[in-house]
Amino acid sequence: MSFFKKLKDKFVKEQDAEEENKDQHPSDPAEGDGSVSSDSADEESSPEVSASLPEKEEPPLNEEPGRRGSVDSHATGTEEEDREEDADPDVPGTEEEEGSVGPEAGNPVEDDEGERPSGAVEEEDEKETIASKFKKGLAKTRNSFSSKINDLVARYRTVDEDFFEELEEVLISADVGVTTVMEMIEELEMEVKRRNVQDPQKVKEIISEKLVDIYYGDDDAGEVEGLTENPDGLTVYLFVGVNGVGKTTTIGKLAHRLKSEGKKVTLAAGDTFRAGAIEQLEEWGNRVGVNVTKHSEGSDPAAVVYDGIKAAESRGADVLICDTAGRLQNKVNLMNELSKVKRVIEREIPGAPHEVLLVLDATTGQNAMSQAKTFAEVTDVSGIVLSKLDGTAKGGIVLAIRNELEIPVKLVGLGEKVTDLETFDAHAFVYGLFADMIEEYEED
Ligand SMILES: Nc1nc2c(ncn2[C@@H]2O[C@H](COP(=O)(O)OP(=O)(O)OP(=O)(O)O)[C@@H](O)[C@H]2O)c(=O)[nH]1
Ligand SMILES: [Mg+2]
Repeated sequence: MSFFKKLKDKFVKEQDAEEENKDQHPSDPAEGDGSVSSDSADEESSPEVSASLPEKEEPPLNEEPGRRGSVDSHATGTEEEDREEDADPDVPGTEEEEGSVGPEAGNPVEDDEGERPSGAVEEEDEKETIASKFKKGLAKTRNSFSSKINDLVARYRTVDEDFFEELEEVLISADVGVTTVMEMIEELEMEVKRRNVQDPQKVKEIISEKLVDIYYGDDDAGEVEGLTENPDGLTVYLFVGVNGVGKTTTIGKLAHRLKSEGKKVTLAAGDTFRAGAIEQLEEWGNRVGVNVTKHSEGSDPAAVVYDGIKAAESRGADVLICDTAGRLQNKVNLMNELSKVKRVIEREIPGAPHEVLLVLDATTGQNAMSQAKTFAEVTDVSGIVLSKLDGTAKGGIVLAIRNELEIPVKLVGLGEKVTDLETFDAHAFVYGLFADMIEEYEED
């Protein structure tokens, strides 16, 4: 079967079904209620949460006040120095500082369902298919990439060396990365010869197929790689990355997603460095309806994470997500601090952290590659979160990361809404890039 046909069958039909469903059930009140009432044990916090969420449309992430938030003045210099000595939180002298957002604040040992319900406003978005999310999120890249490909194909009658040279430029301009492009062009040339393709129009399909192959490389299983979970208890995810890439935002989105899958989630405010960072995470906790363990600004992140683990365990949480301060790759101290956080997690829960997720901002292009290389040297990055893919016309960076660094892209940020986080799926990605061509595709 042709590759475009395969993608059309998989993704276009899915979207048609979605549309049909929407027409038939413009708004399904039963489903909307579900998420709220399931947590109704905590009714008193419900009005507060829904008050912060508009009825119809959710606020864009860039409105989150925490980031701009006020400088927190309760940093306690001496205490944090004590902890700096040894994050050995076996001596939990930190406990009294532990703060907790949510209904159980002040009583972290309580084991009831302390989660806040998250607003039903996002229900509609959750019904959106993966295909339509990738299509929307990749609009910028698609517009630039497919118009260049179409232009190229229109100008050539046969597939020759010049054609490949120009194609090489198109791919490089989409940030696919020189090494990956070379590899890809070589494979394309072979494939075109093997199938004896003369018509440049037909090459479009082979390009799309090769993009998926290049992503998976030798790993020809071609399966979507989700986040690793701990089958025997608390799952811990550690987020790392440079300033402003989208760590905290992604944590909020992920917490929302895991919670809507029925998991009990808690967060640890491990960014004690940037002013306003703790409040930003707390706000996400409120918005999504999960607990946040925090200490004061300037305290030792390893101690926060330690307390986060203890709080998560005592609450019977399924997942703990740890935020950390954005750090420059060359700041030795910050990098050491990160190792310390990781050591504490490893010591407390064998096999944890189950993912060390490096967040990269897709709009920074090749700079993201160098960040990935440096982080991978100091900590075992298990997966990449590529944020702001919606904000760039150069989404090809996904392929370069996976192909050149051999680190899987596990999640992608496709927009500013809390629901705009998706597990990376190379087929859906390619569909997002070639959506127009795939939708119009008719087999001859
Ligand atoms: N368009 C778009 N914006 C995003 C996405 N992810 C994050 N952002 C925006 O990126 C900005 C920075 O996000 P943060 O989550 O604060 O980044 P951070 O890595 O935690 O930053 P530091 O705490 O300063 O290190 C915010 O304005 C977010 O709204 C995305 O997928 N798409
Ligand atoms: Mg942050």
